[in-house]
Amino acid sequence: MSIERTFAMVKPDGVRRGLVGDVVKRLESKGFRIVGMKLMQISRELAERHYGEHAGKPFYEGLVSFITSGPVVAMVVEGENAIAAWRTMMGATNPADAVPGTIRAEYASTIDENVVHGSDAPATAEREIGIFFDASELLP
Ligand code: FUP
Repeated sequence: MSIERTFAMVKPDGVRRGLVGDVVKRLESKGFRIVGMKLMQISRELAERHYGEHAGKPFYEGLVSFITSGPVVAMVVEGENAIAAWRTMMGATNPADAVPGTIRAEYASTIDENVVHGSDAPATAEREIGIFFDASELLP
């Protein structure tokens, strides 16, 4: 048993399209516990911290402008192998490669607007949770 916490987000396209409920339902149905959750507007500064590893890449400016284009739903999700399990539920970054049944396979058609985000490793999860949430905003 490895109980982990991961950072999960419904991106602006997902919020605009009314997909928050479906994403939350999938997480809850799977047995994960949502220990932090907020609807928020990401500032340019926060976007640059979150996506710092991509700075300088050709898609970086578009990525920052997209993620700040409207509210997102930021979540901390807890459960057995939550980091890898949430990545599996999301599907591949490029929706064209996403396994049928995953969120990106069902709802996304382009890599730049792919509905959801999830941390890719334990160190990333810790960093991203810290960027988006104060410890006081999370359930024990
Ligand atoms: P993921 O962890 O699946 O969100 O993917 P990455 O961290 O590799 O990429 C972060 C975001 O950058 C993706 F969700 C979409 C965007 N991106 C592009 O727009 N074009 C690319 O070629 C790669 C990533």
